[in-house]
Amino acid sequence: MKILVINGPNLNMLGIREPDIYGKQDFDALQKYIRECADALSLKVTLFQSNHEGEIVDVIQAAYGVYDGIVINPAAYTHTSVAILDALKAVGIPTVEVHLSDVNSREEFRRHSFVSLVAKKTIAGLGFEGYRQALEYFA
Ligand code: CA2
Repeated sequence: MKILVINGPNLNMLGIREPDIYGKQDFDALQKYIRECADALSLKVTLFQSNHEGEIVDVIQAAYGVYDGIVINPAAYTHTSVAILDALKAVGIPTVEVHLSDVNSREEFRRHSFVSLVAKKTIAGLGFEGYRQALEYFA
């Protein structure tokens, strides 16, 4: 089973600031963790990160007919992007949404997610473990 893991804007800065919210580990550690989890679950993963909404839309479109599932942390685009929602609807690939932090216990604007409208499941507030649970959903 082939899974595309997408991380959105600023997640490449993990570990640099706000460790109380996002943890102390950096983005390389997250990518290593995801690969190890995927191996343990016998899933084939492709990892993609972008700070650009259009690039994320492009990679979702290109996933059509190629991937069996998408794990996405859209980061700030979670709360703003109808374009990413529409791309996920267009390809119809089962999607699990992940957030490192508990978005529901932070600022009001983080409580709304466009991606949740299409996601099979949303996992928030579990740090790196959320990605493992998302992969486990597909396994
Ligand atoms: O909790 C999450 O995973 C978020 O998707 C992270 C986004 C935020 O906009 C969402 O509301 C929740 C932000 C990622 C930015 O990551 C940073 C990394 C280092 C320093 C500051 C921010």
